[in-house]
Amino acid sequence: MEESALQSRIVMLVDLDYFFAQCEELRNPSIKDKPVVVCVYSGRTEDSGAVSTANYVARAYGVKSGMPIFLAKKKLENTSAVFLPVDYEFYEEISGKVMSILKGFADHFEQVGIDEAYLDVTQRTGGSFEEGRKQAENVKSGVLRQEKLTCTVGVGPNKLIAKISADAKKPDGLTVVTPDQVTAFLGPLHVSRVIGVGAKTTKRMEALRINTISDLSKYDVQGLTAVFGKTLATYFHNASVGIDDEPVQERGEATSISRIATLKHNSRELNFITEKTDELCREIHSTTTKDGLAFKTVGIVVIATDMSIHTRSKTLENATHDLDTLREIVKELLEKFFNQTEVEARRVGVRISNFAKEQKSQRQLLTFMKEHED
Ligand code: DCP
Ligand code: CA
Ligand code: CA
Repeated sequence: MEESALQSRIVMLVDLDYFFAQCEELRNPSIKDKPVVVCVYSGRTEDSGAVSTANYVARAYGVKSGMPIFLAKKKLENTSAVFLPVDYEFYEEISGKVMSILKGFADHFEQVGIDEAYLDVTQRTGGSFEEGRKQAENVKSGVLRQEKLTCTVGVGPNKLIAKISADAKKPDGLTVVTPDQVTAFLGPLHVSRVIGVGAKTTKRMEALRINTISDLSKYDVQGLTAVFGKTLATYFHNASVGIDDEPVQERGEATSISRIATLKHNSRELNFITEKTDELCREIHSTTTKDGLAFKTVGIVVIATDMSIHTRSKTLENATHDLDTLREIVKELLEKFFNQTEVEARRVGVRISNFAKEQKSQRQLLTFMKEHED
């Protein structure tokens, strides 16, 4: 067997088609052939608000997520279009059922939104993309048979390629990109297709005459670094050549745990306040023990009598799960805080983060980019 075939991971991205609108069709199949627009009404006037999503019949008229409702109505004038308010609870319920089906198809599973999940299928496919395609077909027919929903699947050697390949053909699509197809597949696509490249970054890249992913891959890394900094430049370059090592891993594991409480009376007195924070530390500690988490960062939050919020934190050299250490650091942070300020506390909180179990360098990067986009 070829070595490269064995070394490659196989990752799937499953994304449900026109999800909220498809859920609405599910409970009322008679609307299926009409334009269906799911709306978030702001309630100010009858038609104020935005389109959450629309089925593909409505999209053919130019209706899109985020569009003002009045504009969608204009585009769908003289059609039998159906406008419905969002019903998150119903969509969550259906999402939950689909996700539990998808989990059954994965070695490792990671839900990334209400209608989307990554499945690492490397082990169960023995690293064969042919087998990966079969599994993807099974996923699609399983979801259709059990929940009567269509979805689109992208299969690739990592999350990045899986996600971009899912975008290639929608709805009810299946696109497989093998490692030796990656360069040809990515090259002609616009840079905005790279995960994390939003409107702002796209503009900056276009100013550098970077339009396609191929342009990006050829752009001098030092030049990119000068514009975007080393971390992002490295990420962009790697992405442009299809490199992405981010593991598929279960979310839902918190990235921080915090507890907050209101004091019996406003105070600046350390002993009185630590009585409360000791309680909070115990609660937090019992959670970490249950989940087997060790933490490196301890933080406090003080909400003052004027409702201003103050935070302080300390990061340890090594992760710990020791309750006494937690209590001591909290006390130390509080003592320092009250020495430095005149603040009188109304509420106090404790937060731990930076868990040792987490692999998160890339996730932090993507989170960072999302926060800086748009
Ligand atoms: N959504 C929203 N507002 C947006 C984008 C999305 O309320 N601007 C909601 C409605 C969507 C759901 O999130 O149904 C999933 O978003 P997707 O981006 O996956 O879009 P769809 O599933 O609607 O369509 P597609 O078939 O393109 O995946
Ligand atoms: Ca979707
Ligand atoms: Ca989605």
